[in-house]
Amino acid sequence: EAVEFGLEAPFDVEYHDSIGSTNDRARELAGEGVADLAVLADEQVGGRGRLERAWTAPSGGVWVSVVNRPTVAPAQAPLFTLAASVATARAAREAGVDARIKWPNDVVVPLDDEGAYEKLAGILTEMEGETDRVEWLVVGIGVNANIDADDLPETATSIREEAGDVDRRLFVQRLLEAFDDLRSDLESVVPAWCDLSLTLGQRVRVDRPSKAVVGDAVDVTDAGALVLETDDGRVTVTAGDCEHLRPV
Ligand code: BT5
Repeated sequence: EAVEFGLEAPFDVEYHDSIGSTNDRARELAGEGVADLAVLADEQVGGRGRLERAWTAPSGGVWVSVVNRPTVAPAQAPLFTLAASVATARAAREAGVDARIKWPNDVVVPLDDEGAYEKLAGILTEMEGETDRVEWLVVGIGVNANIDADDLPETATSIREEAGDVDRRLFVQRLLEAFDDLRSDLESVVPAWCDLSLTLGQRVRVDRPSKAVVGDAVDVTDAGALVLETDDGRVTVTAGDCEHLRPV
């Protein structure tokens, strides 16, 4: 059921107390031709991460999926993931959390100067289209907001743990506003991402289906791919190719 959100979010919002996955519902709506709508839930019982991984999504979080129908090529889709992570990190920072972005789709809180971190939020972008044109893009954003660490995986943290509870309505509004600004000015995404990046400057290992690659993360391309300086020269890794990235 679409509900009146009560705040001036740049998207219509369909709210659910409990749902399987907001991404699944958003994909369904996208298939029906809907645009600029956000599906929001208090709890997900079938939350999904990347590569068939499960996403823990108890009551108290911010689980939201945005339906976009942008006039871009599929190669630009990763910019929407980066835009969502920037928007999430900004909203979390406004809430008092030391949020940084880990390529390709995580918002994390650093634990030390050695690159260790706990995960605060994750992004799952899914799309449909042809080789030259995106039909729709669903950007799913999961933020551990007002949740006890005990109810999350061991490697996770929450806004509650870091800075105390937030007004989730206000948080979602700020998040969606920031995302809307970034998606309507895609050239601003990579510079904004670089400002909040934890990954740039780190020595990292990226696991890929082909083979792992180790190098210094030196840049992000205009299309959001990560550039590594390796012993054998520069290697560019796309988000679709990245199974895991960890500092080494
Ligand atoms: C992600 O996947 O980080 C993308 C998560 C996207 C979730 C949102 S919620 C709204 C929308 N609806 C959905 O069904 N999904 C989206 P990935 O990079 O594959 O990370 C998944 C891994 O993170 C898991 O294998 C766990 O190790 C860990 N994890 C699971 N739940 C977590 C949580 N709540 N907080 C932090 N880490 C978590």
